[in-house]
Amino acid sequence: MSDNSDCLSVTCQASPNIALIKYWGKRNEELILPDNDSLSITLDLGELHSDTTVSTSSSMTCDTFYFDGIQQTKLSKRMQKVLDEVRRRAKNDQIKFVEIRSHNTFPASSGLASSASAYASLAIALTKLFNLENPQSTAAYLARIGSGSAVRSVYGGFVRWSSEGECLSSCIYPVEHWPELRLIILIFNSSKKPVSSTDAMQRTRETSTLFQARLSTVNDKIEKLIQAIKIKDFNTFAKIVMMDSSQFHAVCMDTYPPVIYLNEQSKHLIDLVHAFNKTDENETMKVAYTFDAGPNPFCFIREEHADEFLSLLKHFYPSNNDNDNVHKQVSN
Ligand code: 2P0
Repeated sequence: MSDNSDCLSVTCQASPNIALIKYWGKRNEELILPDNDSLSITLDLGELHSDTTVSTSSSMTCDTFYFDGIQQTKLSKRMQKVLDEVRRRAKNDQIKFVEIRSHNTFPASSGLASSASAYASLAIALTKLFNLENPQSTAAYLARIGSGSAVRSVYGGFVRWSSEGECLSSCIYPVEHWPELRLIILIFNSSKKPVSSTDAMQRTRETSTLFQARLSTVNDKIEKLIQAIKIKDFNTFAKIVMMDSSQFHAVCMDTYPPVIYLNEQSKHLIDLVHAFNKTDENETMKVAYTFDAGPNPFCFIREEHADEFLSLLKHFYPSNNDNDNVHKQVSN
């Protein structure tokens, strides 16, 4: 924290997360209370993160937001909601206004959603700046009311977001727990998604009959996945992660009008992964895909198979040169 005259300032970082069991549906839009638990891994990508600096001083006359150094005309409703909650919780009622400066060190075309890491870094920074009580759970709460999946980026490693009680998140295992796990991100299309996740999940709730069936399966999958992570059972991990991704996209397809995030290349990659897994004489899984609300695959792979799989990807997707693909390890 820096203190220049009466100006206080804090900078914090947070990283994006990738859902292994997806969050899809809110039972309360205002507080962002999810319909189901979800489980994710927060990426440990070194230089790739969101940085947010928050400042306050008695001379400020309004809340301001700078993104990449450029002042935005106004704060989004969600950002305003986060600040209002901070003012409500802060003991010091002298706190009037806040300046937010946010920057992502990863490009929008990287396939990584930035809202989770952006809101998580904002929430952690605000909690520190105003010395709020119960800092971890407060930061998680503030991140969640900014963007649901941001609650998971408040922690590193494997993180569960509960849909019950306080609906906060907790770290199940630190990222160092499974050092052989690697991640390959392929960029098939980096343009903006046709329907935002916020709107699409609302539409799913209103129209999909498969949605309730999905909800009844999620907790069992999460318990099994946590056990697989615990004992580093990649076979079980891979099967659960791929099946949850497909179920999530099936529910999107069952939404009316349908929400279609996958494209032809996504489908090709799905077939490729299953063919690649079959090449192992013991039929042990080598790689698993998962797709968020977009066509770009996140492939989890055991370290020993990463080079072989990358060669295959370069063969099938030659237009995705090294700069387009992000190949990073989840941990080291
Ligand atoms: C997830 N997604 O679990 C799922 C999988 C997209 C597909 O969380 O409305 O941007 O801000 O709570 O967090 C995207 O939803 O939506 C998301 P809001 P958010 O990662």
